[in-house]
Order: sequence, then structure tokens, then C-alpha cells
Amino acid sequence: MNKIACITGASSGIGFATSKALADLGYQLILCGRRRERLEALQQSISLPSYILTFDVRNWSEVEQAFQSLPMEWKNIDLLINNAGNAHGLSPIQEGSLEDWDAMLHGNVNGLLYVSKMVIPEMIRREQGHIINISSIAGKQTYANGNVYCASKAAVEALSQGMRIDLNSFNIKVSNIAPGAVNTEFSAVRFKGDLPRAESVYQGFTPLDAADIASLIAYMVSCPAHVNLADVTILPSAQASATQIKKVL
Ligand code: 8X3
Repeated sequence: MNKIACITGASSGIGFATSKALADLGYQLILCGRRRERLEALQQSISLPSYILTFDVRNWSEVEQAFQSLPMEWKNIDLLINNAGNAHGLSPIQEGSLEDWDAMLHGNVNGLLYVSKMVIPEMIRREQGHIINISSIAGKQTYANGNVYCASKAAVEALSQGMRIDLNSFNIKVSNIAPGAVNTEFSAVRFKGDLPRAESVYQGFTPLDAADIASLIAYMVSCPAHVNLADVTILPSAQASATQIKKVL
């Protein structure tokens, strides 16, 4: 029987590329996101069966209803990729907006918890499973104006460790991936559609792309059962830290 993977934030970027990579490995996919048309386009490009769940990770009742609506044959999730999340704004703490803070904390932290809460009980019952949380270099190193985004990703780092400890006795692997600069819609969302500013983030060096993270995930899930790549930081070769990138402009 094919394994089932559930990917949040599957409609774009790392989630989209990871869905494709996992389909290539033979996973049946539960594709989660807010943009149904994009998920349907992704579904059509995948040959194995997949199931679409449309919800906002920030809304507990939407998350609960979505997972409760899964048909029986889709309930045994083997692999959960907690990918949904974003940055909103890049401002000094004294200038940050409540709206941006709530979007990041509710999406990056609460959202990860809500989805995990719906998936973990079946993994515990079956005493098997793998959860991969997408964190960030920003969760390991706080940078100027990153304040709340960095805090949200530091929370993801802590939750990956906490989940690994609490789920250890149930044979559930928990892995954490901390990417550096990945050229996706990330900066366009952070800078609220200011595309020239977003593009400048990735100029002068070769950033990672979503497929690089998807390849890493494909490798991680293909490791033998006794191997867990527990915490992987993945950076472009030009990047040395959260803030140091060798650029040639
Ligand atoms: C994305 C990477 O360095 O822009 O999480 O925070 S960074």
C-alpha cells in the first residue's frame, strides 16, 4: 500500500515542490492550502491519488473540520510536512504592526500546532510516523528587524525538539529543516507585493530554490527506519549566516 503524506502550504514554493517530489517517490498526497485552484492544478499534475483540503492553518475550527472530513482511507497519515508559514513585514520591534505579528504567530506557530494536533493521534495509535517541520535559519539566529518572524521560527525549533522527545516512545520521527535564502514567494509576501524589493533579496548570488528543499526532504524520508536526520540547516553556498551572504552585484 502506498504511504500517505500530508503537506501544508502545498499551493506554492517549498510545499508545491515537495508535493511533486513525494509523488515521484510514490506517496499518496493530502494537499493542504488556502488556494483551491492552485491545489487542483497541482493535483492534476500528479499521477497517484491525492486529496485536497482547503483551510487556513490559523483557524482552529477550519483545521479541525478539514481533518475530520478526511475519508477513512486517507486518515492514516505516515508523513506530515508542516510547511505552511510566512513572514509579514521587516520592521524594528517598535514599529511592527499587530496584524503582521498575529499573522506570523498564528500561522507559523499555532498553525503548525493545530495541524499536528489533528495528525498525531493516528500516528500514536499506529506507533509509526514522521513529522518534518520547516523552520528557518531565522529560528537559530535573530537578525535586525526580524524580531517576531525570528521568534516564530525559534518556536518551531523548540517545538521540533519537544515533539521529538514526547513522541519518541511511539516510534514517531520528528525532523527539523532550517533553510536559509530560498527564492520563493517568501520575500514578496514579507514585503507585501513590493517585487523589486523582494527580487533584490536574491540578487548577486545563487539562492536555493524550492526544489533544493524538496530534494532534501525526499532524501530524509528515504533514509532507513533507524535513521532520523533530526535537524538540518540548508544554506546557499554563498550564505554563511542569517545575515552574511557573499554577493557580487
Ligand atoms: C527565510 C530565511 O533568512 O529570510 O526563513 O529569514 S530568512
